[in-house]
Amino acid sequence: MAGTLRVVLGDQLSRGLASLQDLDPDTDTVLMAEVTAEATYVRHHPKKIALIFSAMRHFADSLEGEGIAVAYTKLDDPDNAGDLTGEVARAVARFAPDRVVAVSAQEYRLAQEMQRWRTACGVPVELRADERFYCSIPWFESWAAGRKSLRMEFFYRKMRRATGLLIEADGQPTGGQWNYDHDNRKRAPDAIGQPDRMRFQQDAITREVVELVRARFGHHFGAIDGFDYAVTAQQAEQAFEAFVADKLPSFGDYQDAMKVGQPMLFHAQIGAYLNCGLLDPHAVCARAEKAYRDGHAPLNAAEGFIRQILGWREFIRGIYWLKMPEYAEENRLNAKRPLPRFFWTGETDMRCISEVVRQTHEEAYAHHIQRLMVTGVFALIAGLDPRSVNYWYLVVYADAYEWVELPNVTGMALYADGGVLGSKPYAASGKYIDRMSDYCRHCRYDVKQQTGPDACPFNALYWDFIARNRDKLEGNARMTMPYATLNKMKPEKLDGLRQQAQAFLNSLDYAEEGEW
Ligand code: FAD
Ligand code: DLZ
Ligand code: SF4
Repeated sequence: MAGTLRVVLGDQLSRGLASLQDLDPDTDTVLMAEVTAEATYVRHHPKKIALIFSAMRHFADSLEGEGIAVAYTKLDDPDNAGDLTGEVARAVARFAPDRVVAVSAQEYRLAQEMQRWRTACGVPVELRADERFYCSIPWFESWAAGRKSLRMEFFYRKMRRATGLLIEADGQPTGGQWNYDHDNRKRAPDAIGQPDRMRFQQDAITREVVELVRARFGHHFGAIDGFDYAVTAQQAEQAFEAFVADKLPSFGDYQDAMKVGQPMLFHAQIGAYLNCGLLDPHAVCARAEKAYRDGHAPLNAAEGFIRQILGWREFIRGIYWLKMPEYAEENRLNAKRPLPRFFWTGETDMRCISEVVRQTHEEAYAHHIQRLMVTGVFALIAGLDPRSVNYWYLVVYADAYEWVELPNVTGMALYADGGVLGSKPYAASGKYIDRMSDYCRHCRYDVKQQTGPDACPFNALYWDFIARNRDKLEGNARMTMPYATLNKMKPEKLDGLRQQAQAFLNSLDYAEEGEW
């Protein structure tokens, strides 16, 4: 074959991908490969693997429907090389292309491996930038250069101006403010029901994939039963439209709320689709703005939603590429404790945690506040080792890829980067969870008690965290309040709290490394 071999990875399922834009159907072949190395570099939730494999197979079918030649390697193909480099080398030997073209991977690990394709293949390899984001890596680097601190809010304003999203003709933000977060902290009323998300029946391709995943990866954390995700761009768009119709209007108000038995409330559940390419962030943000301009959604909802994607998602990716590979080793609070086993089993009397772990096991999903303020806060105040915590988050969510998972965990949840991403740790006692959820009402612990057998463990752990990190955090202007309270606390009271925290931590069962 004289032509180009175009490699498409499992999270690059976008027809407009940079490596497909100049494709010549008369000469070129697209390579896609299901490989053990990608399915097991961490033991991903089975629903994530099923999503990727089924979406890959549907994407390959739709390219073939356009008359494009696709070389597709299934996981159980006897000649499967087992990793992407091996599959590219095998395809080069088979098709003898003039060159290989691909979009560089979003994960550092695989991006490094792709650099080695040049030597592994013996033909020129062109690696292109991923254009599916609003902000290029060089643009982020130049924005970050010379700044003393990197704050999402300033980055976000710059992005709003650059894109014109929710910007008026006079250049001012729509409604006069950049951010309506103060309207977005309502507790969900008892009677509120969550509209369901759109669920999709498995077709023959998905059924085959689900059985493959059950057989090969059924031992990973997470349920494969009930797989009902969108697996094509068209389905993902339907799911997103259903969110816009039913949930976007309340997205802002209840963004931080949590309720027993209601895993998504008014969240979009689109992270997995955005991250594997089935949804386009530009289209999603434009649609949210339109919903506001058409009078369907209030401004606090549309702005809050757009900020998550245009602001947080882009900022997080920028930080990842700015700080890798050192970022993966960060542990500024010197946290060393292994992961308690209940992160995997959900077996704990702490209702907030058991609820989030159970739902994560079933759905491969938890919304942002559950990730940040339940499992995240627990990991922070209990001093869990960032490597183990990162591993857990990378395993359990269908939208987890290191480029977005790592800064959220190391930076936002654990403050293990010492403040690169956030200005202060999100440490909290049980009071926050009680304010934003109904979990405490269904818990055997009493959120109002600080010590004693019924006291909510978050309370003592919180003060233990504040006390043990005094040297690192007391100078932080945003931590003035807790240290003022700590400094006024009677030594006997602090001792009691710290002993309570230690006794609780000593009572836990911890997972062995490599066990999960
Ligand atoms: P919605 O609340 O409906 O928000 C819409 C979209 O905004 C999301 O789909 C996502 O693309 C984007 N978004 C919102 N917050 C963030 C954020 N902090 N960082 C990046 N994008 C954001 N997101 C991932 O995509 N993959 C991860 O592995 C991941 N790990 C996380 C780990 C921790 C500890 C925390 C605190 C957050 C993590 N997030 C991650 C961010 C966020 O929690 C998820 O994007 C969100 O819960 C996905 O659900 P949703 O689609 O219903 O989001
Ligand atoms: C997540 C994933 C999985 C489970 N399997 C594959 C695969 O078999 N083949 C593939 O090309 N990609 C897969 N992916 C997505 C990659 O892991 C992803 O491209 C990298 O993590 C970079 O973001
Ligand atoms: Fe969680 Fe404490 Fe509330 Fe129980 S009382 S749900 S442990 S915050």
